[in-house]
Amino acid sequence: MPKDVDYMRLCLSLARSSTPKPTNFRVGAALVSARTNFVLSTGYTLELPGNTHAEQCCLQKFAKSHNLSEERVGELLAADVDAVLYTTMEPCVERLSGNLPCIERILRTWRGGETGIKRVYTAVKEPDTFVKQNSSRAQLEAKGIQVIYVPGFEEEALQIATEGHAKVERQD
Ligand code: HJL
Ligand code: ZN
Repeated sequence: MPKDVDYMRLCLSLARSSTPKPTNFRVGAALVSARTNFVLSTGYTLELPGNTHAEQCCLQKFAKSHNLSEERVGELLAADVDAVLYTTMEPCVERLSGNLPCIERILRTWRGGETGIKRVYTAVKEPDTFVKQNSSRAQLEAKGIQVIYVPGFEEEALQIATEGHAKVERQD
């Protein structure tokens, strides 16, 4: 049976497929049914045309495969699916481009526990490079969506995410 670390490894390999860009992070995401262990959808940063995030691509691909708009993804995630989202970096709360943040995309799948993404597993917090103090964990948990850090992948997730960024000398 696949474990959290297996899904996180899948997400890391998805993140590696993303073209490095100095203006965002390279992230990979997978939507999984925790009941069946079936991977419902995957995504990575810039996979879909435009300035797209991993979590956004994952949800949009899933919606499209069911001929639904992304706003209606929650309808496909009934409580017994036990839908969980794995993502190498915590979901964004603010987008400099003005696009809809991924936290909103996750929250709109959730209707009081009847449908939607129940837990978010992530490897690393978002660095303060673009947006200061990402608060997605607190915001998701306030709405009843658990956020779980899968330990042991922080360094690798960050290294993949920041590929293509100007390297800053470490101070330590
Ligand atoms: C996550 C992604 C991705 C980011 N975060 N979780 N998944 N690219 O696929 C977060 C970062 C935003 C910047 C730039 N990145 O993406 O904060 O241009 O990429 O709207 O805020 O904003 P835009
Ligand atoms: Zn995002």
